[in-house]
Amino acid sequence: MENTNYLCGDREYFTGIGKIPFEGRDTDRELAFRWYDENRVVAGKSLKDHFRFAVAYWHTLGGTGADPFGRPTMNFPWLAAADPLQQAKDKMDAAFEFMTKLGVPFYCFHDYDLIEEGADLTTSARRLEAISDYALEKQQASGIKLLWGTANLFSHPRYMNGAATNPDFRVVAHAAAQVQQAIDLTLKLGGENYVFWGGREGYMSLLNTQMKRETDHLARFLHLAKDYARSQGFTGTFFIEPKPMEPTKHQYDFDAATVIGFLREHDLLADFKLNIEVNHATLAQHTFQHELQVAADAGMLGSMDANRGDYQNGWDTDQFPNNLYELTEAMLVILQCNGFQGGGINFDAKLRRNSTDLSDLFYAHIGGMDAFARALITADRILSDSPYREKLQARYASFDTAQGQAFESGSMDLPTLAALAHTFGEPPLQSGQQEWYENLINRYL
Ligand code: XLS
Ligand code: NI
Ligand code: NI
Repeated sequence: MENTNYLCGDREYFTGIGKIPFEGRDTDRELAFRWYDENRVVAGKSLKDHFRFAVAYWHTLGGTGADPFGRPTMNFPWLAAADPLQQAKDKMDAAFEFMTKLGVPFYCFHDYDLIEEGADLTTSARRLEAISDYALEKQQASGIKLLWGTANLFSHPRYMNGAATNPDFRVVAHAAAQVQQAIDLTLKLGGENYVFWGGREGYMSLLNTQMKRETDHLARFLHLAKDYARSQGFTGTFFIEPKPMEPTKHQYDFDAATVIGFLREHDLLADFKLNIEVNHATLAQHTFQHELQVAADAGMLGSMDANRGDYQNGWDTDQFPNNLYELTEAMLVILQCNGFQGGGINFDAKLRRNSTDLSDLFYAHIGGMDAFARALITADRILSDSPYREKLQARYASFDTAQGQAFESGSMDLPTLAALAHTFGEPPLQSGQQEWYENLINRYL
């Protein structure tokens, strides 16, 4: 084993598994990368720098397989200790052992993923102080960094009617205390970004909801959080993670377009970007590619939560990504907008309830990382070796004429445009050639 930094204390959790090597597609070794060679340079950057992969603390270390119909199925050894600080340290040892062996450069957490919330804010603050001291040591020893931090403003019963959008001002104040603390924590650990996912910022029924008031409160809250973080020297980016529903019937941060409109309306565009999640896109009746494109076109593609939904199930199943076709479509968007602004790829994905081996955690992440690597390599070849770009450009060539340009630049009025119709005559039909485009991905995979 190459790196033993994670062996803090004397316990190894993932016994029999060493550092995951890159071996190429023909290897027989089960636990190896077939595509993700972190040093491979594609489109001018190493795969490591393109993706900036992160492990999601809540699923990977805390996802025990419990669902509304059944108890946990995964008895993770790092969750066994009864004392909260001991349990948090064990969990963190396991996290850094896992991430070091896997070779991911980042992680992400909610405040109370790190350590169990206390009975009051003071107890929680004390606990977070202790575990973040420990996190700092682990980060320094391993070189693993924090991609983003956030506060869990949805699990505790106090948030059942929302956090920043709660009709009770006292709950809004509690959410503020938690966010202030989570910002401090993110700063302390050198976190590069800070995320807001408004899990319960929405409504269950409009009959008991003053929607305008609630969304104004949300904007006010985001301003306060941003102003505080900036006053403390935070220079990173704030991300909003759109999701249309679940746990609420309707979430205000519905999709990328809605969030961009909201940020513009409330003068938050300068500090916020988007964190696009695959399964949230499909819940909003969009494709992942669509959400990425909307964010990229607005110059606001900040980061990504990687997972996938299930074609038959209508909820956020958070499965690990494995669909090469869809990921290649996504990578075409990402390469063409020159990557993420500040963020990376966080595996907001969990094992299935009946995947109960510790090695399943490795298979899941290796599979996801390999799928992204293969998709990026494919997308790069489509962009650099195929006629894709030229063909797409040619589809709009009529706007590159003097008249087309006059229209695009705003120097043509409606009567002039309408008059052109008479000179042009009936336009001939131009095929969109969708099937040709669709075949490209399989051709280059
Ligand atoms: C839930 C969200 C959540 C955020 C972080 O659906 O994806 O996990 O990423 O609060
Ligand atoms: Ni997410
Ligand atoms: Ni999600």
